[in-house]
Amino acid sequence: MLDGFRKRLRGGSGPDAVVRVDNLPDRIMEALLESDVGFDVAAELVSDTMKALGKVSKVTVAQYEQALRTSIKSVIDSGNEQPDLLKPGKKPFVILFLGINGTGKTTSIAKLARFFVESGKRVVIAASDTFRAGAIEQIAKHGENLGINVIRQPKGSDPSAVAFDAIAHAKARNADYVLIDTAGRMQTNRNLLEEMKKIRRVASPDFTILVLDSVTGQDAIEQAGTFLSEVSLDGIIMTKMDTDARGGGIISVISALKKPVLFVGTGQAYEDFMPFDADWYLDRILPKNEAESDQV
Ligand SMILES: Nc1nc2c(ncn2[C@@H]2O[C@H](COP(=O)(O)OP(=O)(O)OP(=O)(O)O)[C@@H](O)[C@H]2O)c(=O)[nH]1
Ligand SMILES: [Mg+2]
Repeated sequence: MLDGFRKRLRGGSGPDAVVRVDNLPDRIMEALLESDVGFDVAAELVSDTMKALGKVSKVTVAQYEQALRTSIKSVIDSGNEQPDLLKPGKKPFVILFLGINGTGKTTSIAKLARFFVESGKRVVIAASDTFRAGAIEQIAKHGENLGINVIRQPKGSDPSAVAFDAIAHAKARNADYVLIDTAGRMQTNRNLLEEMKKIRRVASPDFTILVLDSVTGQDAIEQAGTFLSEVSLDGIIMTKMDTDARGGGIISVISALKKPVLFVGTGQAYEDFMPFDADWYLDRILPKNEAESDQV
């Protein structure tokens, strides 16, 4: 997972290979772009890294990897302030999920619901994707597997009404969270975008999460931009990190959107999910220990 990043950066050299500093900016830039880091943030990372290396003519691969790792960490830290979703300060805390088709919204809702339940919380899910065939059954099945109440109405019902019902149910049962599943929509899909705004008016969510598929790379940022122009977002879940060989998309997403990545999906099973941790991520794209121990 994500290991292509360092391979591209090294281009076959070992950690203690010595390289000329004047070749480095191009080499790092190219590796970043190939790893799905957007142009602007890649340029910023290159310039930061070169500044950190200082006025020397040669460095080892391990040294510039460490400098780059530090630069990436500061980009991530600058846009990634984490809310404490386990202490939301309101009950029920209503979370709306958005994203285009197939990014992993429904799966992520099930995973997050499980995460909350394991932390001793009570969860209600609103099956507000009343649009796609099989969507209600899909989320209902997750509810069954996890022992979580899924509030549903027949296919074609008003998604806002389902969300409204789920919130009423959560209030009556003193539940901690309502998670609202929604239909996947394209940026160009006007009706569904209008419907999304209606859900927001009716359910007035306390928190809105955009689900992005890490494999879609730079497109993900464009998608996010469209959603951002329609509604405000509070955080992001990046899915399918396990199938992402390029690895740099998350850097671009945080830098472009200035919204925290809350969780990452790392597989199809419920447990393939975890709160996003910058060090976990950095350890995958540019592992620290080996680089450190190999420094000359
Ligand atoms: N490998 C992998 N697959 C994932 C991950 N998250 C979701 N998937 C898979 O992606 C596919 C789509 O997931 P869904 O949760 O149905 O996506 P969705 O966004 O709800 O899709 P629509 O409702 O059609 O818009 C399913 O096959 C999931 O198992 C992940 O982190 N890793
Ligand atoms: Mg879905």
